[in-house]
Amino acid sequence: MVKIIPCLDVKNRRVVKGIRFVNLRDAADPVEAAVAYCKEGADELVFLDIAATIEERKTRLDWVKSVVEKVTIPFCVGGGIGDLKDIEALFKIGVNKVSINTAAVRNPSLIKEAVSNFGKERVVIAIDARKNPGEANLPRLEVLLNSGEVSTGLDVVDWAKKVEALGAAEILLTSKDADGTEDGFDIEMTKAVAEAVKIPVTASGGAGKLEHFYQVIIEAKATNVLAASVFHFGKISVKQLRQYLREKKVL
Ligand code: 0VR
Repeated sequence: MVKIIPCLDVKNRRVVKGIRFVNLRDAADPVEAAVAYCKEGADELVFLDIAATIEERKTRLDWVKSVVEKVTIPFCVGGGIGDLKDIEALFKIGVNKVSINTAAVRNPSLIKEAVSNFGKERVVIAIDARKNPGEANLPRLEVLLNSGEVSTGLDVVDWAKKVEALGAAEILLTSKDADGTEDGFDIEMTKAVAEAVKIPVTASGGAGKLEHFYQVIIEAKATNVLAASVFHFGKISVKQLRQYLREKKVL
């Protein structure tokens, strides 16, 4: 069953939303937004602590705790997760799943360790990627790190296959090019990854209208759909999207 997943990008305890990861605008209070999405019938929530640096990890636990107490659906937290200690601290306060991005690329064995320590279903690997049309020495679909600022030279399909082999339960694939544009998901990138692995792939980045969600499920074979802008700024409601996907018989 396709899961509808609002994503809350959090910086300094506020939900923010940018375009291609920059020009972040204030959008909501994390707890209020989480409660509203649960009421609206979201299937899962993803919180991305996009300002997570080492010293801020402590404060993160404070606001995450305030959200956990109110959330009634599976709740995944990502952003700055670097090792098993960070993961354990989040599970201890009630978070259901963690999303690991940069640290997994830097130390792939962390995926295996996290899966064996906490169970496969709790480990999501987030992959941010971009298109490099026509650049000779870079893959067409390239993995990025550190909030999309660091080029890795890694091909997104190769990395997705490795992530699956290391035991991750699912992949959260965000197109940096599409993020926040509302021009539609990156169909080529999502399809390339979804066809290369058997584990669920959540499409993320670019949702702007109802058709975009249908398109990424049918054409790109996305398992789940994630969005931020259209939900946070009230252009589309979770309820409306669920109704639409039901009518299109993908739900
Ligand atoms: P929409 O295109 O607004 O639906 O955004 C979906 C998704 O791209 C965002 O929720 C989020 O994953 C963007 N990610 C990052 C970031 C945003 C700002 C800074 C960094 C990051 O590292 O992923």
